[in-house]
Amino acid sequence: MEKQKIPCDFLWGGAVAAHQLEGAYEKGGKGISIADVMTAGANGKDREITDGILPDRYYPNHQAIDFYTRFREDIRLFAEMGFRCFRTSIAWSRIFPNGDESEPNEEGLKFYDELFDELLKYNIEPIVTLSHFEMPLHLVRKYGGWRDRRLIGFFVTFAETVMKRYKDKVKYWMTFNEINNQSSVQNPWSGWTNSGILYREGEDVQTVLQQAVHYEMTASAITVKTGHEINPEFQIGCMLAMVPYYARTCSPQDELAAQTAMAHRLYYYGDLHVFGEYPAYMEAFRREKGICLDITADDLKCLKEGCVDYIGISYYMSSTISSVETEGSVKAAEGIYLAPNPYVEKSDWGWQIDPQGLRYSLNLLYQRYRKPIFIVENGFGAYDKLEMGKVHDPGRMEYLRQHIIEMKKAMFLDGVPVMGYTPWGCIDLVSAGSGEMEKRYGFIYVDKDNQGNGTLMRIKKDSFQWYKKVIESNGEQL
Ligand code: BGP
Repeated sequence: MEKQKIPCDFLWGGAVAAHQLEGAYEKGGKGISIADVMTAGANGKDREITDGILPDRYYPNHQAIDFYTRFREDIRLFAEMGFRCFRTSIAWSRIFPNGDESEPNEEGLKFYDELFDELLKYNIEPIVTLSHFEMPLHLVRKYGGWRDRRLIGFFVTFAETVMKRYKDKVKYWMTFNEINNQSSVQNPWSGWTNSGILYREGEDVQTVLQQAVHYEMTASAITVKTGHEINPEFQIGCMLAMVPYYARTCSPQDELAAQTAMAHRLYYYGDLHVFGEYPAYMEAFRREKGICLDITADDLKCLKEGCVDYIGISYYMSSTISSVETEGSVKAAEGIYLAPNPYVEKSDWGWQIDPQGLRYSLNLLYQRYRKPIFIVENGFGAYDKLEMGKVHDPGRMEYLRQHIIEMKKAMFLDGVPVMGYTPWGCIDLVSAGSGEMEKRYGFIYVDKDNQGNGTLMRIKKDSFQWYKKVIESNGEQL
């Protein structure tokens, strides 16, 4: 039998998001976004969300790694690695600075024209996320973010504008980055980044969350439908944070708790995107809790008409669920505790390293949805040392190697169609979670520290040559 191979059109590349690398937060007519009012946190210390930009705080996204002016130099390096695609996002507030204007900002549109042209010059396919944790702050101040139905219209206008503008340059789109992240309601950060929402004292968090999700899902579905009308060749996907929840023990209680966590934190979002309808378990949950939402018959029709073409996922780690409190566990909901997994190691940020979890995840998703899967984020955030102009990063290479091996098993042994693989933060950038620069993911080192000092010089790490070989050999040489 002939040896199985990765298809030759497999999309190897790298992934970033506008707010984490562009900088230039006020240039080119850009408006302030929700990422621009987040200070730098630290490993184990949350970022602060301030009321506007305060003079005595440090906001790492304001300059980030200045990709806005250096993108040509960076894309040349991506091309040198052999990237076939590059995933980034369009900063909504560059196109509609406040989010509710009727006319877009031409300077913002021009920037992405130049960026995509530069990628295409090297035959690098742009992969675009429409909303990646960076909505215009004005939409939060005036409308309360995705609490408000009017956001659907603003988002669709934004999406339609850019899809029309770049219809011959961009084929692959995703609507909302890690839309299910906000299900971790115990972390206030996730409501903010996904939906521009900070929960108010005394309000029912589940009602607010689910209303926002409904508006976002409706906006996503309208975008999918509109996008296909603009260009029938478009491939438009969702993007899920794929964290599989294992039961901590085989007790029926733990198994049920893990199943519930999967439903509420992942499948709820996937089911809406892929099947275009509300799953029974979510309707039952709402009934039981007495949650009433603003959902119209027209919304339900839109959901059904805008099912996604593929499933984009981020995969960094697995998680473990216990139905009872155990040593080191954290309560996530009634009867649901996130517990440490004794069988896997952790990164310096406490993220569980579990390559087999990627194969497991790909199988779960494909068995349920029968849609192609695009791994649009995977990576190892680590401290790197620049010594004598070199960065040796064997840990990163090993992490990626093990994950690619498991991806191949999912493809070859389990028959899962995987469209591509874009490791996260292919160039060092600002961490979304902690705002640090020193939580590094890149193949390219950027000389900048957590306080914002540094020359911004780019230096190839050891992993740069390694990944170049991976792509060159189409995943044979790991
Ligand atoms: C995902 C986000 C990214 C990215 C990544 C790594 O949640 O989509 O924006 O940042 O995780 O997380 P962090 O930056 O917190 O290490």
